[in-house]
Amino acid sequence: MGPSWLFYLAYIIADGLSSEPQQNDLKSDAEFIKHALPIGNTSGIADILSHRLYDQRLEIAHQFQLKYGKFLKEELASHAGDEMKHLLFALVVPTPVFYATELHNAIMGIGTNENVIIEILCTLTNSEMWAVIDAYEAEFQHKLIDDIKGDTSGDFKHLLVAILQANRDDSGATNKAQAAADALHLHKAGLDKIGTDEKVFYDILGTRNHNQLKLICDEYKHLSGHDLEYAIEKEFSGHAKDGLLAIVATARNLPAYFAEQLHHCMTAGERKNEQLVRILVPRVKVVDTIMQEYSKAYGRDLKTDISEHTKGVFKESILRHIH
Ligand SMILES: *[C@@H]1O[C@H](CO)[C@@H](O)[C@H](O)[C@H]1NC(C)=O
Ligand SMILES: [Ca+2]
Repeated sequence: MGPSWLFYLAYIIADGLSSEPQQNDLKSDAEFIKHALPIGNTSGIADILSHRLYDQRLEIAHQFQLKYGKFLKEELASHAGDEMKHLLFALVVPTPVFYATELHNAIMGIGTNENVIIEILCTLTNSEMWAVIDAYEAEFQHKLIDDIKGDTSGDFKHLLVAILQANRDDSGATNKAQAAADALHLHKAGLDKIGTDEKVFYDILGTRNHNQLKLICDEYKHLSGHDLEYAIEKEFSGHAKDGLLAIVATARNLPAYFAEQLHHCMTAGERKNEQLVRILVPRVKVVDTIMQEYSKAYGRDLKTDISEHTKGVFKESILRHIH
């Protein structure tokens, strides 16, 4: 074993250490944040956080709480400016807590933000849904379903209540005969009926897994000659229609659905930065696929569009996060 081999071994070990932060690195991140907060160095804080992975960021928040006896999310909320508050919050809380808080704000705000509710509840898998339901109750001491019932009405309320039963089968298993039966059922409840039996749509679209829903779409087209979306457009209106369309779009291609949402928010969205955070921070693992779908659909580069539509520290931080 010559010296060059030892050198190489030392190099591997050192590299392993630097790319894999230890507890102490995360502790010093927490200390850095503690000192950066009062001087308003949100850029430095965002920089630290966007170089850490999800689990590491949660550990930083944990270390912060152990050492200073305060919740990092609350300290950020009281020290960071409006522009960065939301992004930093999203970076230091567990994803279910983030979604639960977004839902709470959407419900409790002046007027209800139905688009936020749809974007979250109509795209989650069943296990994600349960995690959000639990996080909501833990954070706000209310049941999500009760708050939703209290704040929505009509068809939209019925759709959300059906989804919040959280009975979607997450197995991914498919059954062609069942798909054909569901497709026929949907046809009879919608286009092939005067009026609409909405409950059939809520039951089927609210409980079948995404693979099975794709199969149902195929079977539906086969028997009716239309896309399922066409029936939804004809039979529903308002937010119930938007919600059902979001479920079908998610089942067909989740990254493409988010690419479309991102494109819409940058061209016409009102709360652009918030939506960018809401889609990109929790979905960072599928960001590459979202970017591919984005350029496929719009012939544009997502990062270029984000940098053209955002500015300042927010722009640097969100781009660094999805780098
Ligand atoms: C903010 O933090 C960064 C470290 O990421 C540092 O380079 C910068 O000098 C700090 N800015 C201020 C104003 O202290
Ligand atoms: Ca009808």
